[in-house]
Amino acid sequence: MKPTQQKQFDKASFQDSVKKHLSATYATTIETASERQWYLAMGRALAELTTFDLLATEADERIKKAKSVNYLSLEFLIGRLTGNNLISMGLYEQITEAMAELGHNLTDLLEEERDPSLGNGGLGRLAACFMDSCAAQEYPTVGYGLHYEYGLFKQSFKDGRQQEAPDAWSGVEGYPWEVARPELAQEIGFYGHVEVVSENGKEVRKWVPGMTVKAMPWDLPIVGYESNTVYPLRLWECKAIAPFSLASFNNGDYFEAQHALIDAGNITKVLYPNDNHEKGKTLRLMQQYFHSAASVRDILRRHEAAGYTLASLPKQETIQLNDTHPTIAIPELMRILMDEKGMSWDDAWAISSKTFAYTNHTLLPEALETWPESLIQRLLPRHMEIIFEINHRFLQEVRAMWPGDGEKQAKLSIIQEGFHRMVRMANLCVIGSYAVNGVAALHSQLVKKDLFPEFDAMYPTRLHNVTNGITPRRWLKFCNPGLSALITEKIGNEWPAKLEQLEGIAQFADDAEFQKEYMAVKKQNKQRLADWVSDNMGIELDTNAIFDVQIKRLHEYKRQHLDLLHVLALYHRLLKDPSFDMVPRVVFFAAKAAPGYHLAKEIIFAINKIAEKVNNDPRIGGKLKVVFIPDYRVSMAEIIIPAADVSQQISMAGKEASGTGNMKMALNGALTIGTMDGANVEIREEVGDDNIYIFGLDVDGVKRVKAAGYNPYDYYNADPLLKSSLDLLLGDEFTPGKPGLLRATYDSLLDGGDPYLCLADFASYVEAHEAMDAQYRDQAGWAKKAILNTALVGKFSSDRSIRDYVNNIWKLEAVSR
Ligand code: 26Q
Repeated sequence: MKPTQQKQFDKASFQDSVKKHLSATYATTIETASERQWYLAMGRALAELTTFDLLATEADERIKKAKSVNYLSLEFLIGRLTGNNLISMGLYEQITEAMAELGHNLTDLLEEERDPSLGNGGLGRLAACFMDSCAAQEYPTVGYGLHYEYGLFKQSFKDGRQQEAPDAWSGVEGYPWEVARPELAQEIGFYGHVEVVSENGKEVRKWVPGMTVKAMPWDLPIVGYESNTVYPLRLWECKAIAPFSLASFNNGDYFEAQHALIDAGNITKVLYPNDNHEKGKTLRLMQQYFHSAASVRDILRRHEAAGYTLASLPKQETIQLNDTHPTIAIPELMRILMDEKGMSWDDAWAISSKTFAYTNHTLLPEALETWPESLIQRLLPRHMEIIFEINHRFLQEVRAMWPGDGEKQAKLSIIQEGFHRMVRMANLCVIGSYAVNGVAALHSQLVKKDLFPEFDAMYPTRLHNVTNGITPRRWLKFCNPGLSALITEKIGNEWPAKLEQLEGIAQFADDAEFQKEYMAVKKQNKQRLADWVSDNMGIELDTNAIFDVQIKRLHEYKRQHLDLLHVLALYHRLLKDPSFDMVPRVVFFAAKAAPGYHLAKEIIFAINKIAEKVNNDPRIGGKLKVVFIPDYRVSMAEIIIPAADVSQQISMAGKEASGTGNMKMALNGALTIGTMDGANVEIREEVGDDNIYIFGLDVDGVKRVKAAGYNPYDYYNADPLLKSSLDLLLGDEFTPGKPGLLRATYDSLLDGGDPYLCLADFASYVEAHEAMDAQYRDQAGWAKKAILNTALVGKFSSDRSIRDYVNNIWKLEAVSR
């Protein structure tokens, strides 16, 4: 649908629908309904409109016939849907008016929505942006995820330390945007044993599960921007089935199943809060299989219902695996094709190996998934057999390629030998997929050269790059209405669907009038954030200060502690010389730490303690403030990102696969201070060297320094500013009367060996900050750079990422409605 074809909208019947839901769904009245109930009723009324289009899209014969992508992800960090869907539906103004007539302010109502935090960070948010871009461009898509009862924990601080609380995101009333699809429920087995039966004179292996649960799908509508297309994000919820079939259990299984019964109701209870770190827990593997099995069956159900043969599966469907988390879908499809559909190994493999594609999101060794063979054997005995067979056949290829090279076999084998044999999910993914991609140019190079060089040699066309992107609808049009209006005034209103058009504002980068307007919008956005901080944290901020922002999961490789060292350096300089000349700065942090990641939590504690002291220290004349915003989430990002002057992207080179916050902040006119890592490299290429602040060691530099035997003390002893800054952590400056409380951070950087080279990059980092400080004093020059950032990052629209997937990997066509 073209923008000119506005959706038919009948205000009066919409208002009736809201009122109907108030009474019929929420048992309240216009007179007594709370603000929350008004939001819920409005949400239900809107969801009805999208459900209509969801079902119509599903029933569309052209879509049934077209090739679809199935995006399998354990995480979809969608954020609030109401505001965004209103933008996509083109109804923002109409609903504002309709609700105003009912006596309610839309902006306030939108604040009543809880974030569905069904993801940890980048990988989950990427999946959400991709769904938005698939729908906007009408590439047939189904998203498959899990309906966690509890999303990512809520974070608060108690005496500076992170506290976690459960996040019951859908509330007691249920989430207004979701619709149950009981007719599409599936049964999923676990445990049990494998039997050999004879069928038509053939020996067939059959898995007899020891326990069965039900997978109930909930659909969330993903509304295409300015189109009638609505695709489902299908989230599976685990329900126990009663009575459990105990008859078929043998003794061992019976015991197993007793134990499993307890787990059954728990499978989709809670999202695992680890980001870039795998923890081999049984329940996590159960989640993964539950998700994969339900999704694969749903895909096959659709495929067969459309009248296609199994052999044509790769022509009709592609299955994109969001990291290795849904890897078990590969042996699951093999099992169904062979054991349930009676295919030979070769026929099944011919289908399966042309259906799956895999995206790698990390090179961190601790994040590469491995599972004990014994666990898979117990939980999924037939899948373990299939994995062995895949491996057996694959190792024959390895031996053909490198005869007599045992080392190669050991390295490439799906099975990692040792006291406990482990299954390497990434190897299984590369072997079982027709395409594998990294998420930024540098990352994909490293995937080829460092992670999978032998796979690249064996399968020279398999490895790709698809640089990540972000949806411009949520991350500019919705979250930054001021800047959006300004852009539209200059270049028209097509940019949200064609972000490369932003280049059209580059010609105004030197225009003094435009610079003023652009900076006035930035100021308003900074005020909005300052108001939030004042209301929620009681800290008063000066919007003339540089708003310097690092927002992302807390991880050593992301180096929040390097940012903190810079804060300490500024503080030290101000204490030593109160007239020290610096543009006032507010250093923002927002980050959740995995609950089991001790050092990450210590770093949070250190930042909070330092903030407490710095913010209240009369000696520094208000020139420096530190604000750690609690409970970072999508809706918080929507407030922080438009207000950022400086975007911190300071991971040790080679460690951040891409980053996507870097793209969001550049689009909203923040200047990046960053290392040559992930997508920073490509942002620099786009905006030009003058409009970004690159510092520190690059990938080769890191290798060199490490190879030479890195000793952080060399830097500590040689750099007085570094030494003074670090030493501030040792005394009781920030923890009065209790020296040493911040030792953990200090120790990790010195005796702990500083594994991410913070000290090596410190001097260069400080220098880059000084250059930014100098530039900020020239507001016109700063404005020009900020405008050019907005203008030149059109490449990072997730629409472009999706087109790359479509053209190079998925090979499918848009179907417009
Ligand atoms: C694995 C096993 C068991 C439990 C948890 C996990 C797990 C969960 C989440 C492992 C990794 C993740 C998340 C990884 C992630 O978010 N990676 C980020 O992906 C972004 C999108 O591609 C990139 O921009 C980031 O650079 C990358 O860190």
